[in-house]
Amino acid sequence: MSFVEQNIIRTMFSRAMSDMYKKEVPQYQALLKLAAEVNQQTLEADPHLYHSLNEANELQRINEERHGAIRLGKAEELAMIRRLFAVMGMHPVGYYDLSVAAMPVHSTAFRPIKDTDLKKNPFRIFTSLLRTELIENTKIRQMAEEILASRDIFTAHVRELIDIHEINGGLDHDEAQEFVREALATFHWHQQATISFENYVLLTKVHPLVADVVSFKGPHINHLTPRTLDINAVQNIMPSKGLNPKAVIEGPPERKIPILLRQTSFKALEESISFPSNNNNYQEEQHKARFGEIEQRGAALTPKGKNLYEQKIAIVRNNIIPNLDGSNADEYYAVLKQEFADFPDDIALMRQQGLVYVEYGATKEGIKKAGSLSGEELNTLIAKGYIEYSPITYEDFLPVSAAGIFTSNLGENCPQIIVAEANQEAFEDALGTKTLDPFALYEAKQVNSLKMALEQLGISN
Ligand code: OOG
Ligand code: NI
Repeated sequence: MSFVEQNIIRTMFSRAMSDMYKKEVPQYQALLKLAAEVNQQTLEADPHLYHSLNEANELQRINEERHGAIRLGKAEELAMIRRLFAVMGMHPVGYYDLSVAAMPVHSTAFRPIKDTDLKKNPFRIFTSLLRTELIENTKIRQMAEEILASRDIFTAHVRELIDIHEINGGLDHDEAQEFVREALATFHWHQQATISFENYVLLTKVHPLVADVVSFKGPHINHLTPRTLDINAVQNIMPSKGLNPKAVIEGPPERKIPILLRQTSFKALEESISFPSNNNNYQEEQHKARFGEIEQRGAALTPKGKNLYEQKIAIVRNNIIPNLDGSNADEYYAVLKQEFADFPDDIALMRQQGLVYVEYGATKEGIKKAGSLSGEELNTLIAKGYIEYSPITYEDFLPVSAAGIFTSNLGENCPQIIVAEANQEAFEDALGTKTLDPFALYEAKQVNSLKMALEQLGISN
């Protein structure tokens, strides 16, 4: 029996998801088209970028989705989704506490871990779990928990296929195809709510996120996100394509050496939902959940670099919070730029100061000298041009940015939720395993690359 590679199942799944979402949300199709156009123009205008992406075999997949997001309601759902994503080689990396932004959820990202797997298909899913314990009103909390307790978001057959995968250690061709079809069913849109509009309104008042999670049969995919090579261009062109962009681009400012992650989206659509009412009737009302996002990734920062980034973002947010209508966007960008002015923007400096993770490699020059270099310091090898390095791409998410994405899509609200601390332990109990530490993954990649480079130069360490 031969198994289908997990990377291939992940690609089958991300394409099926994309096809489904394009059909369900035509605006998303328009965003994909815009992203592809901007990518092509950027590549035409920048032959150097074209060359480096080509070298890295990145060009064919440039316009494929990088991530999506879902919101789950209870612990069993998170535990099962972990097993479902594991079939596709996606594992929980990082813990994101969104209670800091008055969001009643905490999250992780399921993603490939190994470099070779990320290269084959980097698709990941930002996955949030509702924290019902943060609902202040006891009656509403109980109602939400009861509704969630009675639902099953997985098909019986996907459960079987997950078992088969775990027992056999893989899926064969037919099983893999069935798996993709059955898994997809969990992420469909439901035009019908499972609760009355009255109860929906009660939940919305607690927090619109609570209503989005509790009112439906399953955790609809709420956005997909392709990669852009020029996020400013996409943000600026969106209105002319009939897409309504969120007020500002989240994350760091534009820089020579891009860091972490910059994101923007078109705002969630108002969609018509049928809510069950008396005597088998339905009441048509509107709900906002689904949007389209775009991301541009830069260098992964070390804990020191990430702290510096987070400090700066906190200072910016103390000074100015972007209005949802975009009325202070220019001022916001000015404050952001000003605050980041002294964040080193030179890769050599960033490496020297230990702000950034890099991948090392032996140069041709260095390899010619192999065997005669023992005892040389790394900095000397770099200065002499025997070792080169480039930033490692950030593969994870940013809680403050995520909160900004949530907020601009849910709209203004006055949440009735308990102010809380992070609770990584509870999240991991629900998940059934620890989340992986993203820093450790980047660190390992840096260390391995250096080890290999030194070996190539004939230096043992
Ligand atoms: C998730 C928002 C976070 C991102 O890219 O930071 C996110 C959600 O709205 O459920 O996807
Ligand atoms: Ni996203």
